[in-house]
Amino acid sequence: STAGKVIKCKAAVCWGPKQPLSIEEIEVAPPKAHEVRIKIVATGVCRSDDHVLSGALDVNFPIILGHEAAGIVESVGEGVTNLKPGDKVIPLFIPQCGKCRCCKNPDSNFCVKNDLEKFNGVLQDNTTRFTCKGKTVYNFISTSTFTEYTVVDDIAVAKIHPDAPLDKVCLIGCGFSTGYGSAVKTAKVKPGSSCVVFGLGGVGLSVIIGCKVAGAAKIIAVDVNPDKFAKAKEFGATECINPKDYDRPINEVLAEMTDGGVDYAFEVIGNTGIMTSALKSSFFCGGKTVIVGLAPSNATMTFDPMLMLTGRVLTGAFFGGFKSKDDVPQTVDDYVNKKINFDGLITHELPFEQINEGFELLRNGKSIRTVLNF
Ligand code: CND
Ligand code: ZN
Ligand code: ZN
Repeated sequence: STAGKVIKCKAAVCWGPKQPLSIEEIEVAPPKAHEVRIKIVATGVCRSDDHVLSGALDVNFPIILGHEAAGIVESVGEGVTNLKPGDKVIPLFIPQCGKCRCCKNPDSNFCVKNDLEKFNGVLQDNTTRFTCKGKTVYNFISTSTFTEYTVVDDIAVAKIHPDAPLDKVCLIGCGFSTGYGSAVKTAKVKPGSSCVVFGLGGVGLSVIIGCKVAGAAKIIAVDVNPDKFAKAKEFGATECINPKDYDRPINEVLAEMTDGGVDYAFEVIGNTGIMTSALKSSFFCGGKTVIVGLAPSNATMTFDPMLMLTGRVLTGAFFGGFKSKDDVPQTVDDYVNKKINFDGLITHELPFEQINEGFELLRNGKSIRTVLNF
Protein backbone atom coordinates (compact mmCIF):
# COMPACT_ATOMS: atom_id res chain seq x y z
CA SER A 1 0.00 0.00 0.00
CA THR A 2 1.05 3.59 -0.61
CA ALA A 3 -0.63 4.85 2.59
CA GLY A 4 1.67 6.97 4.70
CA LYS A 5 4.23 7.28 1.90
CA VAL A 6 5.05 10.05 -0.53
CA ILE A 7 3.57 9.23 -3.95
CA LYS A 8 5.47 10.20 -7.09
CA CYS A 9 3.05 10.73 -9.97
CA LYS A 10 2.26 12.81 -13.02
CA ALA A 11 0.57 16.20 -12.83
CA ALA A 12 -0.08 19.10 -15.19
CA VAL A 13 1.83 21.90 -13.50
CA CYS A 14 1.01 25.51 -14.34
CA TRP A 15 4.26 27.49 -13.88
CA GLY A 16 2.67 30.78 -14.91
CA PRO A 17 -0.01 32.32 -17.13
CA LYS A 18 0.10 32.37 -20.95
CA GLN A 19 2.10 29.15 -21.32
CA PRO A 20 1.09 25.52 -21.86
CA LEU A 21 0.63 23.26 -18.86
CA SER A 22 3.65 21.10 -18.26
CA ILE A 23 3.29 17.39 -17.47
CA GLU A 24 5.77 16.83 -14.66
CA GLU A 25 6.61 14.22 -12.07
CA ILE A 26 5.53 15.59 -8.70
CA GLU A 27 5.63 14.35 -5.11
CA VAL A 28 2.35 14.13 -3.21
CA ALA A 29 2.85 13.92 0.57
CA PRO A 30 0.51 11.74 2.66
CA PRO A 31 -2.63 13.38 4.04
CA LYS A 32 -2.30 15.05 7.45
CA ALA A 33 -5.09 15.09 10.06
CA HIS A 34 -8.52 15.71 8.50
CA GLU A 35 -7.16 15.36 4.97
CA VAL A 36 -7.83 12.83 2.23
CA ARG A 37 -5.54 11.65 -0.57
CA ILE A 38 -7.48 10.89 -3.75
CA LYS A 39 -6.55 9.04 -6.94
CA ILE A 40 -8.19 11.14 -9.65
CA VAL A 41 -9.94 9.03 -12.31
CA ALA A 42 -11.53 11.71 -14.52
CA THR A 43 -11.51 15.50 -14.63
CA GLY A 44 -13.30 18.05 -16.79
CA VAL A 45 -11.82 21.18 -18.34
CA CYS A 46 -13.74 24.27 -17.15
CA ARG A 47 -13.31 27.89 -18.22
CA SER A 48 -12.38 28.88 -14.66
CA ASP A 49 -9.14 26.89 -15.04
CA ASP A 50 -8.51 28.73 -18.31
CA HIS A 51 -9.08 32.09 -16.59
CA VAL A 52 -5.88 31.34 -14.64
CA LEU A 53 -4.02 30.30 -17.80
CA SER A 54 -5.12 33.47 -19.62
CA GLY A 55 -3.97 35.63 -16.70
CA ALA A 56 -7.50 36.84 -15.84
CA LEU A 57 -7.42 35.39 -12.32
CA ASP A 58 -4.59 36.17 -9.91
CA VAL A 59 -3.26 33.07 -8.16
CA ASN A 60 0.07 31.92 -6.70
CA PHE A 61 2.36 29.96 -9.03
CA PRO A 62 3.31 27.22 -9.64
CA ILE A 63 -0.13 25.73 -9.19
CA ILE A 64 -2.03 22.57 -10.07
CA LEU A 65 -5.37 23.63 -11.55
CA GLY A 66 -8.51 21.54 -12.08
CA HIS A 67 -11.65 21.55 -9.92
CA GLU A 68 -14.22 19.34 -11.71
CA ALA A 69 -13.33 15.73 -11.00
CA ALA A 70 -14.13 12.34 -9.57
CA GLY A 71 -11.79 9.79 -8.03
CA ILE A 72 -11.12 7.12 -5.45
CA VAL A 73 -9.82 7.57 -1.91
CA GLU A 74 -6.24 6.25 -1.66
CA SER A 75 -5.70 6.99 2.05
CA VAL A 76 -7.01 9.20 4.80
CA GLY A 77 -5.36 11.23 7.55
CA GLU A 78 -5.96 11.02 11.26
CA GLY A 79 -9.48 11.85 12.38
CA VAL A 80 -11.19 11.13 9.05
CA THR A 81 -14.00 8.77 9.97
CA ASN A 82 -16.53 9.07 7.15
CA LEU A 83 -14.23 7.99 4.30
CA LYS A 84 -12.03 4.96 3.68
CA PRO A 85 -9.67 3.81 0.91
CA GLY A 86 -11.64 2.66 -2.14
CA ASP A 87 -14.57 5.06 -1.67
CA LYS A 88 -15.66 6.96 -4.77
CA VAL A 89 -15.54 10.71 -4.18
CA ILE A 90 -15.91 14.14 -5.76
CA PRO A 91 -13.62 16.96 -4.54
CA LEU A 92 -15.54 20.13 -3.58
CA PHE A 93 -14.32 23.55 -4.69
CA ILE A 94 -16.52 25.12 -2.01
CA PRO A 95 -15.96 23.23 1.23
CA GLN A 96 -18.83 22.65 3.64
CA CYS A 97 -17.43 22.76 7.18
CA GLY A 98 -20.96 22.66 8.60
CA LYS A 99 -19.99 24.93 11.49
CA CYS A 100 -19.46 28.45 10.12
CA ARG A 101 -22.00 31.24 9.79
CA CYS A 102 -22.47 30.54 6.04
CA CYS A 103 -22.79 26.78 6.47
CA LYS A 104 -25.36 27.25 9.23
CA ASN A 105 -27.47 29.48 6.97
CA PRO A 106 -29.86 27.27 5.02
CA ASP A 107 -30.06 29.93 2.28
CA SER A 108 -26.30 30.06 1.69
CA ASN A 109 -24.00 27.46 0.16
CA PHE A 110 -20.79 29.31 0.90
CA CYS A 111 -18.30 28.43 3.63
CA VAL A 112 -15.76 30.68 5.37
CA LYS A 113 -13.14 27.94 4.81
CA ASN A 114 -13.22 28.57 1.04
CA ASP A 115 -10.26 29.54 -1.14
CA LEU A 116 -12.36 31.28 -3.79
CA GLU A 117 -12.12 34.82 -2.54
CA LYS A 118 -8.36 35.14 -2.27
CA PHE A 119 -6.90 32.12 -4.10
CA ASN A 120 -4.28 31.54 -1.39
CA GLY A 121 -3.65 28.10 -2.85
CA VAL A 122 -3.22 26.25 0.43
CA LEU A 123 -5.08 23.69 2.52
CA GLN A 124 -6.63 24.53 5.90
CA ASP A 125 -3.23 24.22 7.65
CA ASN A 126 -1.82 26.86 5.27
CA THR A 127 0.52 24.47 3.43
CA THR A 128 0.17 22.17 0.40
CA ARG A 129 1.10 18.51 -0.13
CA PHE A 130 2.61 19.06 -3.59
CA THR A 131 6.23 19.58 -4.58
CA CYS A 132 7.88 19.56 -7.99
CA LYS A 133 11.62 19.94 -8.70
CA GLY A 134 12.12 20.95 -5.07
CA LYS A 135 9.52 23.72 -5.22
CA THR A 136 6.22 24.00 -3.36
CA VAL A 137 3.28 23.75 -5.77
CA TYR A 138 0.05 25.52 -4.81
CA ASN A 139 -3.48 24.12 -4.70
CA PHE A 140 -6.37 25.54 -6.67
CA ILE A 141 -9.70 26.29 -4.93
CA SER A 142 -9.47 23.45 -2.38
CA THR A 143 -9.29 20.79 -5.12
CA SER A 144 -6.37 20.60 -7.67
CA THR A 145 -7.46 17.76 -9.92
CA PHE A 146 -5.05 17.95 -12.89
CA THR A 147 -2.88 15.35 -11.16
CA GLU A 148 -2.95 11.57 -10.70
CA TYR A 149 -3.15 12.12 -6.92
CA THR A 150 -4.34 15.10 -4.91
CA VAL A 151 -4.80 15.83 -1.20
CA VAL A 152 -7.83 17.78 0.00
CA ASP A 153 -9.31 18.73 3.37
CA ASP A 154 -12.06 16.37 4.51
CA ILE A 155 -14.50 19.33 4.46
CA ALA A 156 -13.83 19.58 0.69
CA VAL A 157 -14.73 16.07 -0.46
CA ALA A 158 -18.03 14.19 -0.83
CA LYS A 159 -18.49 10.43 -0.83
CA ILE A 160 -20.66 9.36 -3.76
CA HIS A 161 -22.68 6.34 -4.96
CA PRO A 162 -20.44 3.26 -5.47
CA ASP A 163 -21.95 2.61 -8.93
CA ALA A 164 -21.37 6.16 -10.24
CA PRO A 165 -19.50 6.31 -13.57
CA LEU A 166 -16.64 8.64 -12.65
CA ASP A 167 -15.97 9.74 -16.24
CA LYS A 168 -19.48 11.26 -16.30
CA VAL A 169 -20.26 12.37 -12.74
CA CYS A 170 -17.04 14.39 -12.60
CA LEU A 171 -19.18 17.14 -14.18
CA ILE A 172 -21.22 17.25 -10.95
CA GLY A 173 -18.02 18.63 -9.39
CA CYS A 174 -18.56 21.90 -11.26
CA GLY A 175 -20.18 22.51 -14.66
CA PHE A 176 -23.45 20.66 -14.32
CA SER A 177 -24.15 21.59 -10.68
CA THR A 178 -23.13 25.23 -11.18
CA GLY A 179 -25.45 25.74 -14.14
CA TYR A 180 -28.36 23.57 -13.07
CA GLY A 181 -28.30 24.89 -9.50
CA SER A 182 -28.16 28.51 -10.72
CA ALA A 183 -31.57 27.95 -12.32
CA VAL A 184 -33.31 25.74 -9.76
CA LYS A 185 -31.68 26.88 -6.48
CA THR A 186 -30.31 30.40 -6.92
CA ALA A 187 -32.93 31.86 -9.29
CA LYS A 188 -35.71 29.42 -8.32
CA VAL A 189 -37.12 29.62 -11.85
CA LYS A 190 -40.92 29.32 -11.85
CA PRO A 191 -43.08 27.34 -14.29
CA GLY A 192 -44.26 29.37 -17.27
CA SER A 193 -41.55 32.02 -16.86
CA SER A 194 -39.14 33.52 -19.41
CA CYS A 195 -35.36 33.09 -19.14
CA VAL A 196 -32.29 34.26 -21.01
CA VAL A 197 -28.91 32.57 -20.76
CA PHE A 198 -25.82 34.51 -21.93
CA GLY A 199 -23.01 32.09 -22.80
CA LEU A 200 -23.55 28.53 -23.95
CA GLY A 201 -20.58 26.63 -22.58
CA GLY A 202 -20.86 23.64 -20.26
CA VAL A 203 -22.13 25.86 -17.46
CA GLY A 204 -24.60 27.89 -19.56
CA LEU A 205 -26.08 24.77 -21.17
CA SER A 206 -26.56 23.35 -17.67
CA VAL A 207 -28.49 26.51 -16.77
CA ILE A 208 -30.75 25.70 -19.72
CA ILE A 209 -31.25 22.15 -18.43
CA GLY A 210 -32.27 23.64 -15.07
CA CYS A 211 -34.64 26.21 -16.62
CA LYS A 212 -36.33 23.45 -18.59
CA VAL A 213 -36.70 21.15 -15.57
CA ALA A 214 -38.16 24.11 -13.64
CA GLY A 215 -40.82 24.50 -16.35
CA ALA A 216 -39.80 27.78 -17.98
CA ALA A 217 -41.96 28.56 -21.02
CA LYS A 218 -39.35 30.63 -22.87
CA ILE A 219 -35.63 29.92 -22.72
CA ILE A 220 -33.62 32.27 -24.92
CA ALA A 221 -30.01 31.23 -25.52
CA VAL A 222 -27.45 33.92 -26.41
CA ASP A 223 -23.95 33.36 -27.76
CA VAL A 224 -21.58 34.99 -30.24
CA ASN A 225 -20.68 31.52 -31.52
CA PRO A 226 -23.67 30.12 -33.46
CA ASP A 227 -22.09 26.64 -33.42
CA LYS A 228 -23.42 26.42 -29.85
CA PHE A 229 -27.07 26.77 -30.86
CA ALA A 230 -27.76 23.14 -31.82
CA LYS A 231 -26.82 21.87 -28.35
CA ALA A 232 -28.73 24.70 -26.69
CA LYS A 233 -31.90 23.62 -28.53
CA GLU A 234 -31.23 19.98 -27.67
CA PHE A 235 -31.13 20.92 -23.96
CA GLY A 236 -34.31 23.03 -24.09
CA ALA A 237 -33.65 26.50 -25.53
CA THR A 238 -36.77 27.76 -27.31
CA GLU A 239 -34.88 30.46 -29.24
CA CYS A 240 -31.21 31.16 -29.98
CA ILE A 241 -29.84 34.59 -30.79
CA ASN A 242 -26.46 36.00 -31.74
CA PRO A 243 -25.84 39.61 -30.59
CA LYS A 244 -23.69 40.10 -33.70
CA ASP A 245 -26.82 39.80 -35.85
CA TYR A 246 -28.27 43.02 -34.37
CA ASP A 247 -27.17 46.63 -34.60
CA ARG A 248 -28.83 47.61 -31.31
CA PRO A 249 -28.31 46.56 -27.70
CA ILE A 250 -29.27 42.97 -27.07
CA ASN A 251 -31.40 43.93 -24.05
CA GLU A 252 -33.71 45.86 -26.41
CA VAL A 253 -34.05 42.80 -28.63
CA LEU A 254 -34.80 40.64 -25.59
CA ALA A 255 -37.35 43.13 -24.23
CA GLU A 256 -39.27 42.93 -27.50
CA MET A 257 -39.20 39.15 -27.45
CA THR A 258 -40.52 38.94 -23.87
CA ASP A 259 -43.13 41.68 -23.40
CA GLY A 260 -40.74 44.07 -21.66
CA GLY A 261 -38.04 41.83 -20.22
CA VAL A 262 -37.25 38.34 -18.98
CA ASP A 263 -38.18 36.97 -15.58
CA TYR A 264 -34.69 35.47 -15.16
CA ALA A 265 -31.38 36.45 -16.78
CA PHE A 266 -28.17 34.45 -16.34
CA GLU A 267 -24.67 35.70 -17.15
CA VAL A 268 -22.51 32.63 -17.78
CA ILE A 269 -19.48 34.17 -19.51
CA GLY A 270 -17.58 36.27 -16.96
CA ASN A 271 -17.89 39.57 -18.84
CA THR A 272 -18.94 42.55 -16.70
CA GLY A 273 -20.44 44.35 -19.73
CA ILE A 274 -22.67 41.35 -20.39
CA MET A 275 -23.60 41.28 -16.69
CA THR A 276 -25.02 44.77 -17.14
CA SER A 277 -26.79 43.68 -20.35
CA ALA A 278 -28.30 40.78 -18.43
CA LEU A 279 -29.54 43.14 -15.72
CA LYS A 280 -31.05 45.48 -18.32
CA SER A 281 -32.74 42.59 -20.10
CA SER A 282 -34.58 41.52 -16.93
CA PHE A 283 -38.15 42.77 -16.45
CA PHE A 284 -38.17 46.06 -14.53
CA CYS A 285 -40.65 44.74 -11.94
CA GLY A 286 -39.02 41.85 -10.11
CA GLY A 287 -36.88 40.44 -12.92
CA LYS A 288 -34.00 38.48 -11.42
CA THR A 289 -30.42 38.43 -12.73
CA VAL A 290 -27.98 35.75 -11.64
CA ILE A 291 -24.24 36.21 -12.11
CA VAL A 292 -22.57 32.86 -12.72
CA GLY A 293 -19.53 33.79 -14.85
CA LEU A 294 -16.23 34.59 -13.16
CA ALA A 295 -15.03 38.07 -14.09
CA PRO A 296 -11.28 38.85 -14.18
CA SER A 297 -9.65 39.75 -10.82
CA ASN A 298 -10.30 43.46 -10.06
CA ALA A 299 -12.94 43.90 -12.81
CA THR A 300 -15.90 46.09 -11.83
CA MET A 301 -19.47 46.26 -13.05
CA THR A 302 -21.19 49.63 -13.46
CA PHE A 303 -24.84 50.41 -14.07
CA ASP A 304 -27.49 53.05 -13.52
CA PRO A 305 -28.94 52.40 -10.03
CA MET A 306 -32.34 53.38 -11.38
CA LEU A 307 -32.35 49.87 -12.87
CA MET A 308 -32.67 48.54 -9.32
CA LEU A 309 -35.17 51.05 -7.95
CA THR A 310 -37.97 49.60 -10.02
CA GLY A 311 -37.51 46.26 -8.28
CA ARG A 312 -35.01 44.23 -10.25
CA VAL A 313 -33.06 41.68 -8.24
CA LEU A 314 -29.37 41.04 -8.80
CA THR A 315 -27.68 38.04 -7.25
CA GLY A 316 -25.06 35.39 -7.95
CA ALA A 317 -23.64 32.16 -6.66
CA PHE A 318 -20.74 29.84 -6.81
CA PHE A 319 -21.62 26.22 -7.54
CA GLY A 320 -25.26 26.97 -8.32
CA GLY A 321 -26.14 27.50 -4.69
CA PHE A 322 -25.49 23.81 -4.00
CA LYS A 323 -24.42 23.03 -0.46
CA SER A 324 -21.50 20.95 -1.62
CA LYS A 325 -21.23 18.05 0.83
CA ASP A 326 -25.03 17.67 1.07
CA ASP A 327 -26.06 18.20 -2.55
CA VAL A 328 -23.27 16.48 -4.51
CA PRO A 329 -24.04 12.91 -3.29
CA GLN A 330 -27.77 13.53 -3.91
CA THR A 331 -27.09 14.79 -7.43
CA VAL A 332 -24.91 11.75 -8.16
CA ASP A 333 -27.72 9.48 -6.89
CA ASP A 334 -30.13 11.29 -9.23
CA TYR A 335 -27.74 10.65 -12.12
CA VAL A 336 -27.31 6.96 -11.23
CA ASN A 337 -31.10 6.62 -10.90
CA LYS A 338 -31.55 8.34 -14.28
CA LYS A 339 -33.53 11.27 -12.86
CA ILE A 340 -31.09 13.67 -14.50
CA ASN A 341 -28.81 13.39 -17.50
CA PHE A 342 -26.11 15.64 -18.88
CA ASP A 343 -24.05 13.24 -21.00
CA GLY A 344 -24.57 15.55 -24.00
CA LEU A 345 -22.30 18.13 -22.34
CA ILE A 346 -19.32 15.83 -22.84
CA THR A 347 -18.17 16.44 -26.41
CA HIS A 348 -14.60 15.18 -26.07
CA GLU A 349 -12.66 12.62 -24.06
CA LEU A 350 -8.88 12.66 -24.00
CA PRO A 351 -6.11 10.97 -22.07
CA PHE A 352 -4.86 13.23 -19.26
CA GLU A 353 -1.52 13.78 -21.03
CA GLN A 354 -3.38 15.64 -23.81
CA ILE A 355 -4.67 18.29 -21.40
CA ASN A 356 -3.36 21.21 -23.48
CA GLU A 357 -5.41 19.96 -26.43
CA GLY A 358 -8.45 20.00 -24.11
CA PHE A 359 -7.83 23.70 -23.43
CA GLU A 360 -7.35 24.45 -27.13
CA LEU A 361 -10.74 22.86 -27.88
CA LEU A 362 -12.34 25.11 -25.24
CA ARG A 363 -10.60 28.27 -26.47
CA ASN A 364 -11.52 27.80 -30.11
CA GLY A 365 -15.14 27.05 -29.25
CA LYS A 366 -15.04 23.45 -30.51
CA SER A 367 -15.86 21.69 -27.23
CA ILE A 368 -18.46 21.97 -24.53
CA ARG A 369 -16.78 19.76 -21.97
CA THR A 370 -13.65 17.72 -22.48
CA VAL A 371 -13.22 14.97 -19.90
CA LEU A 372 -9.62 13.90 -19.27
CA ASN A 373 -9.21 10.28 -18.26
CA PHE A 374 -6.26 9.04 -16.21
P1 CND B 1 -17.21 28.37 -21.90
O1 CND B 1 -16.03 29.15 -22.33
O2 CND B 1 -17.34 26.96 -22.30
O3 CND B 1 -18.55 29.12 -22.34
C1 CND B 1 -18.66 30.52 -22.47
C2 CND B 1 -19.50 30.83 -23.72
O4 CND B 1 -19.69 32.24 -23.76
C3 CND B 1 -18.87 30.40 -25.04
O5 CND B 1 -19.79 29.61 -25.76
C4 CND B 1 -18.59 31.73 -25.75
O6 CND B 1 -18.74 31.64 -27.15
C5 CND B 1 -19.63 32.64 -25.12
N1 CND B 1 -19.29 34.06 -25.16
C6 CND B 1 -18.07 34.64 -24.96
N2 CND B 1 -18.17 35.98 -25.05
C7 CND B 1 -19.46 36.26 -25.34
C8 CND B 1 -20.18 37.45 -25.55
N3 CND B 1 -19.58 38.65 -25.47
N4 CND B 1 -21.51 37.38 -25.80
C9 CND B 1 -22.14 36.18 -25.87
N5 CND B 1 -21.50 35.00 -25.68
C10 CND B 1 -20.18 35.05 -25.40
O7 CND B 1 -17.22 28.50 -20.30
P2 CND B 1 -17.91 27.60 -19.14
O8 CND B 1 -19.29 27.26 -19.53
O9 CND B 1 -16.96 26.53 -18.73
O10 CND B 1 -17.91 28.69 -17.97
C11 CND B 1 -18.69 29.87 -18.10
C12 CND B 1 -18.33 30.88 -17.03
O11 CND B 1 -18.71 30.35 -15.77
C13 CND B 1 -16.83 31.17 -16.93
O12 CND B 1 -16.63 32.53 -16.63
C14 CND B 1 -16.41 30.33 -15.76
O13 CND B 1 -15.24 30.81 -15.15
C15 CND B 1 -17.61 30.48 -14.88
C16 CND B 1 -17.74 29.46 -13.79
C17 CND B 1 -18.39 29.83 -12.64
C18 CND B 1 -18.55 28.92 -11.62
C19 CND B 1 -19.32 29.29 -10.40
O14 CND B 1 -19.31 28.53 -9.43
N6 CND B 1 -20.03 30.42 -10.40
C20 CND B 1 -18.04 27.64 -11.74
N7 CND B 1 -17.39 27.29 -12.87
C21 CND B 1 -17.25 28.16 -13.90
ZN1 ZN C 1 -18.47 26.42 6.63
ZN1 ZN D 1 -15.86 25.40 -13.03
